[in-house]
Amino acid sequence: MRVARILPVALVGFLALLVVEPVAAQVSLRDELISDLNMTLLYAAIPITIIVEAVLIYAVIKFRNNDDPKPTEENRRLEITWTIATAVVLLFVGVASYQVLAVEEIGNPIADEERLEPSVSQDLEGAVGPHADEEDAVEIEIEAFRYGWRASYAGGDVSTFNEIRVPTDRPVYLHIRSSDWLHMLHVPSVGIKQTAIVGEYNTVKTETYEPGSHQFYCTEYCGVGHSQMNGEFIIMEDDDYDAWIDEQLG
Ligand SMILES: [Cu+2]
Repeated sequence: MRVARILPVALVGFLALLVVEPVAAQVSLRDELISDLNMTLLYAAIPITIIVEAVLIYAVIKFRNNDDPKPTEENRRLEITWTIATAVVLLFVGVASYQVLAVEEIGNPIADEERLEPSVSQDLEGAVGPHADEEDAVEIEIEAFRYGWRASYAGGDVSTFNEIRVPTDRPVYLHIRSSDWLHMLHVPSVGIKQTAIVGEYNTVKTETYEPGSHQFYCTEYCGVGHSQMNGEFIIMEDDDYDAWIDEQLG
């Protein structure tokens, strides 16, 4: 019986520790949403793990000298309990995940009448422009090829290779495509991962908070040069970004 009394106390103590744990500064809205979901699911997973392990250890110790074990043949109450408990857990995971997936900064933005024409160089499907009220939005076209990345800014007048520059605190739309093969843009610390497809655009939206430099990679094996298909994702202070674009335009 002592185990049953200690367990809830240990559980509460552990959860309190988690709450006190300071959360690191978030780099972007995507990063924030994904990290928060991860923590939410952890809050559900930890008590379940502790309860299951506690029951297991309890049973192993309590019945260790049982030479004549008898299985439970039918216990309706037990079956109903674990079915409902499982349903509740899955529902919680589903609802929590959907709330994040439904945000357009995580899923792809959906084209509708309220949006501006996307500024892209090719007449292909899939690109989604900013909302009409997002006047300060930045659109960047990203082309993946064997083996590198070309980013085009300001309607194509400025471009960078293996380097993507974005401003802080503004909606950023990345229109991603490939010119030859399947590739995938992955910026782990900013929370961006999207496939680059031939003949179609994939638009991802993000908003960043902290200036800094982050590594990005191709995470779709695409050939002998795949491992060199990486670059730098540079988050610049809003004003510095505008100054940089002006400078490039000459
Ligand atoms: Cu690649």
